[in-house]
Amino acid sequence: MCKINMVRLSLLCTLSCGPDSSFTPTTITENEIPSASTADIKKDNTLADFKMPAQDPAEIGNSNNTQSPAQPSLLVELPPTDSTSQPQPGMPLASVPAVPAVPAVPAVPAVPTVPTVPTIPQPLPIVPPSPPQMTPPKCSSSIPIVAANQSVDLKWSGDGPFTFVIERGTQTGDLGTIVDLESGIVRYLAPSRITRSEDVSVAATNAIGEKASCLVRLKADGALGVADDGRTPGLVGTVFQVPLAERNSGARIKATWFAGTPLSTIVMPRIDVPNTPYEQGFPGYPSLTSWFAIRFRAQIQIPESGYYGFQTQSDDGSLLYIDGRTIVRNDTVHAISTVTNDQVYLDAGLHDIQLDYFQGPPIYIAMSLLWRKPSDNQYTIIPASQFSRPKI
Ligand SMILES: [Ca+2]
Repeated sequence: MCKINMVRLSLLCTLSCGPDSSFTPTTITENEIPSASTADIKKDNTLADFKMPAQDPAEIGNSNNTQSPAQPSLLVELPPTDSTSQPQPGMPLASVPAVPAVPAVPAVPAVPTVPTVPTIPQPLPIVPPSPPQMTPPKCSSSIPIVAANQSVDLKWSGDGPFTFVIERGTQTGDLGTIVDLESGIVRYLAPSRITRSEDVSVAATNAIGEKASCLVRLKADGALGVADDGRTPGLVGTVFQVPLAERNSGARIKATWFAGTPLSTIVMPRIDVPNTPYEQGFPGYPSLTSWFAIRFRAQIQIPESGYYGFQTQSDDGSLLYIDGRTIVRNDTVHAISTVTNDQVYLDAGLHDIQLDYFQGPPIYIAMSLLWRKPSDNQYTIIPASQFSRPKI
């Protein structure tokens, strides 16, 4: 025994060799344990060819007798293991399985902070002031037709007062004049010379800028009837009054209406009177507004032989003759009516033409004469260039 505090090391072998092996503790003193150098442990953690040294049985007994309670043996109790897992020479030491590393929890990306949108102050709605309650102007007149130096009264409805102005027209220079007669009525006076037929607009504007226009149809000089001077080219018309006894809704044109001395003789370059308020009378003779009759006579130049169409639009009745033949019958009292004869064969050259017309009761006057030449596909007013004065 050494002087140093003897350390007794008892090794309790708990290694079992199988289910039937008995547990046999074995005490080994320190000095009996061969020094184990690192060479005894293989690098692969297997036991080296470690063998218990042979012991003297007597020494073993001494060692048991010298065991002191104050110096407890160091007992290491190994847990029973399965024989299959018992380390055998050359087997690797059971290694404690590595605790799997806890996967790192991925960092939750920071939610970007939504910047605070500043509140845009909303402008207060602009409430327009309520306009004054006014009835806007409205033209109450139909479209009158006027010749040079003629006048017509135009009327507007609505809340006045109005401001009047002549707005539109392409006449060279003078567009006419207006006179405010109050109460929404304006007198329009046509210029002394009308270079082309067109519509002129007379506008009325109220206090809040609302506007409405009346149109006036200007007829170019020579386009309407004028008193015949015996040499102006065109259709010469003789004007008569319808006898009182024959002024009824069943009236028809009679040859006797054109007998005797006419009230007037007028000449027209062409027959082109659209629907017109009766108050204006017939162009060239405005003093009669109802129950009058006019017989027009002329020569018409036919440019080429062929089938022509002729058409009348009249309010009231009309009858068309060429070379003594009745071509278009558009007779009786009626509103504006269109009648056509589309198959009239004529040789080229001059032909006698006669148009009888009558205006019965109000409300309108209309008389237009149109044709369709063989090469045309629509009807147009027969132009002044085709007419010459009638044979005596
Ligand atoms: Ca009529």
